Amino acid sequence: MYSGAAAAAGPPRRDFISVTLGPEEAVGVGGYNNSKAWRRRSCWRKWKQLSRLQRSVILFLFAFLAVGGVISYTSMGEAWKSITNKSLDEQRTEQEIPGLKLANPAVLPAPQKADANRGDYPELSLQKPPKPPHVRRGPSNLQIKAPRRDRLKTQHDTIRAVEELVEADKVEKTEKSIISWRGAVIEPDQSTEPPSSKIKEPEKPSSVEAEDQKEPVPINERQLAVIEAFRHAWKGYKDFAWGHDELKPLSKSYSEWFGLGLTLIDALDTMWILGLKEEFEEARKWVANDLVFDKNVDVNLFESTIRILGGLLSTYHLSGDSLFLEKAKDIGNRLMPAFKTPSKIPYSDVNIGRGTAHPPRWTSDSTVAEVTSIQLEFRELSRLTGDEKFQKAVDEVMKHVHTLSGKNDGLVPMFINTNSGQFTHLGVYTLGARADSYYEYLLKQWIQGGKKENELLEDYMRAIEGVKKHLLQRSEPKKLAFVGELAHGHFSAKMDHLVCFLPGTLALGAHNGLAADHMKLAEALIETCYQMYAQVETGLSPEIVHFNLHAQKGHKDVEIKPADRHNLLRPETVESLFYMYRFTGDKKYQDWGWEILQNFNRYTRVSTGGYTSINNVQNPSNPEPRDKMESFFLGETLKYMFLLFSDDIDLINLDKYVFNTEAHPLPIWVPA
Ligand code: DMJ
Repeated sequence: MYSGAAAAAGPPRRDFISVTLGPEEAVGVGGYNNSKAWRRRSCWRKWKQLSRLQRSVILFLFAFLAVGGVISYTSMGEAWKSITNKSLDEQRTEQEIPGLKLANPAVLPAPQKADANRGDYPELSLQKPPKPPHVRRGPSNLQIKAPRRDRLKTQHDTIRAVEELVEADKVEKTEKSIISWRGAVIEPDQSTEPPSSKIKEPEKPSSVEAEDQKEPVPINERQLAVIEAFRHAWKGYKDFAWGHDELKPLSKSYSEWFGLGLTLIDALDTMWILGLKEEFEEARKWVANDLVFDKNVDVNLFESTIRILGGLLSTYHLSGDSLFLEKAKDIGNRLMPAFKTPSKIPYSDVNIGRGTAHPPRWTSDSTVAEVTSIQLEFRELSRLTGDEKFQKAVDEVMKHVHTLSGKNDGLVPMFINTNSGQFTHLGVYTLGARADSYYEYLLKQWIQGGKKENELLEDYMRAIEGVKKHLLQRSEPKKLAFVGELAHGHFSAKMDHLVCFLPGTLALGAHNGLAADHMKLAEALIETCYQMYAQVETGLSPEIVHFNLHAQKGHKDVEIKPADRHNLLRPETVESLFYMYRFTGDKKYQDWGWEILQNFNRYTRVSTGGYTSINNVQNPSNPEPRDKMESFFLGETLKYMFLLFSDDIDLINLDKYVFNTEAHPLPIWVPA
C-alpha cells in the first residue's frame, strides 16, 4: 500500500506490500471506516457478488474443514488422556522435584527462558547442557556440590567454558592428529595426552603396585622349560663369567667388551619376569657392590644405552628399587659427552671414565640405527629424573634426521656424518644391520610419548610404504614374502635375520591403530621368518639368507652362503612371534616358538652350563660351537620365549609398556 503521508515525511520505506483493492475500498473513497457493522455489510456485499458455483465451492470447503476439525479433536483427546494417565510414581516424582517435567518433557514443552528453572534446581542445570561424551576428566569444580543459588552461575559458566574448551580441543585435535598417508587415515587414540616438552617432577616407578596386586597366573609347561633354560644359562654365567660381559661356555671363561657385567645387567628384568627371586637378589647385590661406571673404558653409545641404561631403567620400573635408577642416572650422565659434536649427531664411542667421546678410528661417521635407537631410554631417563637434558639431546637427533635429504621413500641410508650431520654412503637401503632399529624406534617413540609426535608417525608410515615399494618381494617356490635390500638401484634378495623384528613392529603398529594392511604384512613376514628356521637342517636360522626369486628343481626358498651360516642365539623371530601371539591368539605362533626353543636346546646347549652361538646351522652333526653366549640371549631371546608361551596379557601389558630394542620394557607415558 502506498502511503502519501509517509512519502511526504521522508524517503520511502522499501519493506511494504502492495495490494490491489476494489474502488470502494480504496483509500480516500468514503474515508477509513473499520466499524463492525461496516465490515459485516461489506462481507455480505462480497458474498452476493460471487457466482453460484463460487459460493458452493466455498461452502463445501467450510464443511470439509469442520468435519476434519471434529476428527482431530477426538484423537488429540486420546493423546491427552494418555499423558494425564501417567503412573502415580511419575506424578509423585514431579511433585517432589517440580520442574523435572520441563527438563525431560513428554510432549511439546512450553517455551521457557534459558535460566528459568536452573535457579531453583541446580541438578537440572547439570543436565543441560549435557556433559560432552568425550570429556574424560572434567575440571574438579564440576564435581563439587555447590549450594543451590549462589554457586549456580559459576557452575553454569564453568559448564559453558568446558563446552567451549572441548569444542576448541576437538577442532585442534582434528587438525593436528589426523594424518593422511597415501589414503590411510590415522586417528591417534583420544585418551592420550600431549607430551610435555618441559620435564617436571621426578616420576615414581610405573606399575609396581598394579603388578603386586594381581593374582598370579599359573606357569605352564613351556614356560617352565624356558625357566629351566634360563637357569642352565645362568649357571654357566655364574660359574665361569660372574660379573663379566659374556660367558664363553666351552672354555668355561668369559669375554670382556665394556667390562660392565653386560650379561648380568641385560638379564636382570628377565629374572624378575620369570620370577627367579634368588638369582635376582644375588645379581642385585653385584649391582650394588661391584657395578662401577667410573672406569677408563670406551663403550659403544648404542650398545651400552640399549643394554645397560635400558636394562637398569626397566628393572627399576619392575622392582621399584631405587638402586637401579641411581645406576641408570650415573651411566646416563657418563654417556652424554657423545652428543658434543659439531652436528649434535652423537659419536659412536664414549670413554665413560674420562668423559670424552669419539667416532670409530677409521671414520667420522656414525651408524644411523645407532644414533636413532637410544631415544626411548634417554627420554625415559629425563622423565624419571626431571632433568630434560637427556631427552633434549636425543630429540634433536630425531628432528634432524626427520629433515634430512637422501632418504628413498622414507628408507634411510646406513651412515650419518657427525660433522656435517648429513647421510653418507647414499644409495644402499636395508632393514637389516645398521638401519633396523631406526624404523622400530620411530613407532615405539610415538607409542611411548602417547601417540602425539606426528613427525615420528609420518616417518614410520612413509618408511613402511618405502619397504613395500622397494624391498618387498616373493620367493619361489613357496612365494614367501620377504624384505630384501636395494643397492644403487639393484634389488638383492638378501635378508638378515635381524629384519625379523619387523613383523612384530608392524603388528604393534596395527594394534595401536595403524593401517590394517600392516598386520597382513606382519602375518606374511613372520611366516617367512619361521621358514628361515624350518627350512634349515638344524631348525635354526642362519644370520643371513638369500631367497630364490626363480623356481628351480630341488631348491628351497632359502639359500645360505657359507659365510652367513652362523647363529648367534638372536631374538628377532621369537620377539615377533610373541607380538603375533599376543595380538592374534593363534597358537601356531607358540608352536613355532616351541620348535625353536627345542632346537636351541638340541644344538646350542653346553652341558656344563650356558648356551653357545654356532658356526653352522646346516650341520646337525657338528654345528661348530663358537664358544660365546651373547648377553641378548638372556636379555631378549629367553624373555620373549617366556612371554610368548604365556596367556597372561598383563604379563608386560603392551598397552602399558613398550620394549626397547634390547627387550627391556619401559612404561608408555600415557597408557591406553
Ligand atoms: C640386540 O642387541 C638388539 O636387539 C639390537 O637391536 C639388534 N641386535 C641384537 C640382537 O640381535
